[in-house]
Amino acid sequence: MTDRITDPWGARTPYGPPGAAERIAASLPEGVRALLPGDPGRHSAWPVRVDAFLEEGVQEKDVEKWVQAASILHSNGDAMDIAVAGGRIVGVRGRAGDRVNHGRLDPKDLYGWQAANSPDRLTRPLVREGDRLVETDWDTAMGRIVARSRELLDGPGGWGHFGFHTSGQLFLEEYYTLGVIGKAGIGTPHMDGNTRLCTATAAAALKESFGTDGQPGSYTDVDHCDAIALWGHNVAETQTVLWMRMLDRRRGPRPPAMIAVDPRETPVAREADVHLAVRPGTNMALMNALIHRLIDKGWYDEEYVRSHTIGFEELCRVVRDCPPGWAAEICDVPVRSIEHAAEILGSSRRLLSTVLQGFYQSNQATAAACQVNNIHLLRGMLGRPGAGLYQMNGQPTAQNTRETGADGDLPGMRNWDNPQHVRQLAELWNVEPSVIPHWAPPTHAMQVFRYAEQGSIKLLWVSATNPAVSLPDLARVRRILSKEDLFLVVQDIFLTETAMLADVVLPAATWGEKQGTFTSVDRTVHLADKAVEPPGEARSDLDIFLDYARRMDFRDKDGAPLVKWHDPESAFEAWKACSAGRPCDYTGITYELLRGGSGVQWPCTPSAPRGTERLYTGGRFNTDPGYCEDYGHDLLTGAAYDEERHRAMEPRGRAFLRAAPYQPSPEVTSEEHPALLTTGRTVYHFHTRTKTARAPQLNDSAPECWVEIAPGDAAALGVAEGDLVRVESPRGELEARARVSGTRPGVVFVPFHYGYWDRGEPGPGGEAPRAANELTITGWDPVSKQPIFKVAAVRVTRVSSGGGVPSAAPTVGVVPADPRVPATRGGPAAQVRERVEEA
Ligand SMILES: Nc1nc2c(c(=O)[nH]1)N[C@H]1C(S)=C(S)[C@@H](COP(=O)(O)OP(=O)(O)OC[C@H]3O[C@@H](n4cnc5c(=O)[nH]c(N)nc54)[C@H](O)[C@@H]3O)O[C@H]1N2
Ligand SMILES: Nc1nc2c(c(=O)[nH]1)N[C@H]1C(S)=C(S)[C@@H](COP(=O)(O)OP(=O)(O)OC[C@H]3O[C@@H](n4cnc5c(=O)[nH]c(N)nc54)[C@H](O)[C@@H]3O)O[C@H]1N2
Ligand SMILES: [Mo]
Repeated sequence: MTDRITDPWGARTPYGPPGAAERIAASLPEGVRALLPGDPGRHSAWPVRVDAFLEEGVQEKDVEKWVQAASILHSNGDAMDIAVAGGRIVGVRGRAGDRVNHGRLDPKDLYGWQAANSPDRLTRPLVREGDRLVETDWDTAMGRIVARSRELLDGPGGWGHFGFHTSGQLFLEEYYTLGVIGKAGIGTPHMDGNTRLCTATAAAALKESFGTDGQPGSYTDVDHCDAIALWGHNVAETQTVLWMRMLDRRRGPRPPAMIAVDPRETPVAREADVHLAVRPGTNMALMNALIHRLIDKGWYDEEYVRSHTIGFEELCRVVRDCPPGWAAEICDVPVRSIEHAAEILGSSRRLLSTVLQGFYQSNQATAAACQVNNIHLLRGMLGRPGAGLYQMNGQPTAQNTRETGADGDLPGMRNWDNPQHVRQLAELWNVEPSVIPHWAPPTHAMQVFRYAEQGSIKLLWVSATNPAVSLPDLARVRRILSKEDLFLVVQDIFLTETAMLADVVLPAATWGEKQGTFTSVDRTVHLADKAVEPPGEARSDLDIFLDYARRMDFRDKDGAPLVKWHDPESAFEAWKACSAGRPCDYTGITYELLRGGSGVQWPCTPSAPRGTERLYTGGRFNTDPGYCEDYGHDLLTGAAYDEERHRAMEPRGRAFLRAAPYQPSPEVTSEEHPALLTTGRTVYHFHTRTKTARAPQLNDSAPECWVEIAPGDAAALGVAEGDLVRVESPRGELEARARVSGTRPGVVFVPFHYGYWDRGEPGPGGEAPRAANELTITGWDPVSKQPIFKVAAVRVTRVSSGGGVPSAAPTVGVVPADPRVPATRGGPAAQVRERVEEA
């Protein structure tokens, strides 16, 4: 038994890299590998450890059934079984046979499910009557949405008045249905999701370099690699099971070297051999210096570069004047550390990189993420065991939002600017091509909110996301969502800050109460089955979307219903047809196959019936003009390239080395706002805490917001651990207690998890606000359009003494400078059973 609050990663099970025979087998093409007995290439030496947690008083013998699922509290795809007794969820257990987690679960997986049983769940639809939301029935609620939709669609401006803001937390089947409704039913390009805040840059960087979205790597790359570089990714707190795998390698024979790039002393930074604590917003300077060094020292694979890439000369030109000494000054890190990192990158034989929000939500997001791709291209570190690249996802199902087109992209990684791709969809859906919006790029989320602000979007449908806490510059967002002329529909499982502003609130069923599939970072598709009934009248998101399509009576061009499916499995089958022949080809996957013990990686086709472990194994990329998802952009300005320019480059399956010079962030410090604010996560909470604040073990570990501040800065401001401080930016302010810690000098960190719901009122009440996004800027990356959540200029002042009582900030992430601060403990209620299986 382990207290997984005190120790989020549990017991170590050290292991070494597989032997040469297994590595060779793993590098064989899928077709050949499938012929080998037992497929040694698929073998992973990572030991099985099954983690299980049951509600107090429930024993394993009391569990009536175990229902298969996977985690939806991060993108790792931890496979698990849901324990059911008396018609309720009573616990969870990791799935030993799954390729992703080998039985392990993370703290949110273990305790987070309790939120579904909360008495706060929405059980009936709500509609606005004046300044109140009142309970009603489904006919009334849907009736209001349909009446407003019809009025807008049939009036002047039609589809232009519709906006959809969805999520990275629904299921593939739900997104595909929503995508078809938006594109072929209403015909609006104004559809996006919180995935814009999350992994838009992952998609953008993959498209820029390799032609389409899709992660090249596999989680088994952790088993094989000899170096791991973590680019702005606090994997220890945010993908804890992936971190367990990395830690187990680090404690075993022949451990991989490790590099961390993060302004804070995270658990990752403390473990790494080289920690580059860059000034927030300067990633691009560091990247250009690292590439300068690799080229300067000749640490790259000339043959791979010549045969498989385009753009080497331009890259050399851009980084020529970026030696490590130049970047050391901009990033404020020792030049020796940059050289050391370059040496690890340049000498490793199997390099694994992961990239996440420290890059995606920071300055020059796509440009910096592309430089990680460049390092892998320069060194030929793709498509073989251990040479892995994860342009990470954050949310559990963000990959599917992107694949199915619920983020506005065309489904199946099709190119909106390629008439052939549009025609394929028109044929599939049996509609005229002109119905499908493709005259301009899909509208990104920040622009959707801008249109609502300006009044052209008059109906905004928000599903499974809480923008009143998660978008930047919240004062503005609240103003938009409260507008008289905006009809706001919110589909959620709780009455969130956003739902409180709605005209209609639809109560949704959630994970465990509905069925569907989703895809993790390394393209592993899992099926989550329905374990229990949803509370009250709550309905699955799929049923809500299908109901809307039926009531709106969307038709194809022969007058048949546009949406021809009726449940998750038939929706999945429809999606398979849409994915055929595209990079994310699901045609070989069935619900039955997904019940076979482990998730399966796409592409999975009749010729690769067990899925595909790695992409780009032959160094051939998806860049051909007729196949690619995008013709590319200028990384500095975001200006889009057209088909003609793309064709003129003659990609012939080669990848693009995209280059850009460093440029300072849009907001830098000033006399008035002398500190840099950055924001992010703790291991114990998920986003706006609608779930984790309702799981006692998690909430008690981090019950209130805090401000991390470096010891020197704290001393200069007269701030001690636990004191109440005010943080102000040009847009807003918050108050929270100080955690004096190892963040870099001049930088303060605020977790973005804390909104207002537990105070039961929308927006700041009598007390001072505490949401990080009161402070952040309305600004985004020119290519991916992902908001910049990681850099804002602020001023910190001391409000009052904390009386010597330490802040309630957890101690596992950034370690308090004061050793007297007691460690975060879970106690008896947090005991988890870990069963390690002997190999
Ligand atoms: N516990 C937990 N796990 C989660 C989630 C959660 O809410 N809670 N959410 C999931 C989701 S949706 C996502 S997107 C992922 C996010 O996972 P991560 O990206 O790992 O999480 P963050 O804390 O947002 O940011 C990572 C790090 O970026 C650093 N950083 C800030 N500014 C900069 C910069 O300019 N440069 C660099 N190099 N680093 C910088 C921060 O100090 C922080 O430690 O986590 C997923 N997993
Ligand atoms: N300052 C700052 N801001 C950030 C970030 C940051 O690092 N710093 N990170 C950004 C990132 S990466 C992300 S992903 C976003 C996350 O931001 P949000 O998506 O706004 O956060 P969540 O709290 O996950 O909101 C999901 C909502 O869906 C509801 N929900 C859960 N399950 C279901 C379901 O099955 N059906 C329905 N209909 N609803 C459901 C939940 O109750 C919740 O209200 O925040 C972004 N904002
Ligand atoms: Mo995210």
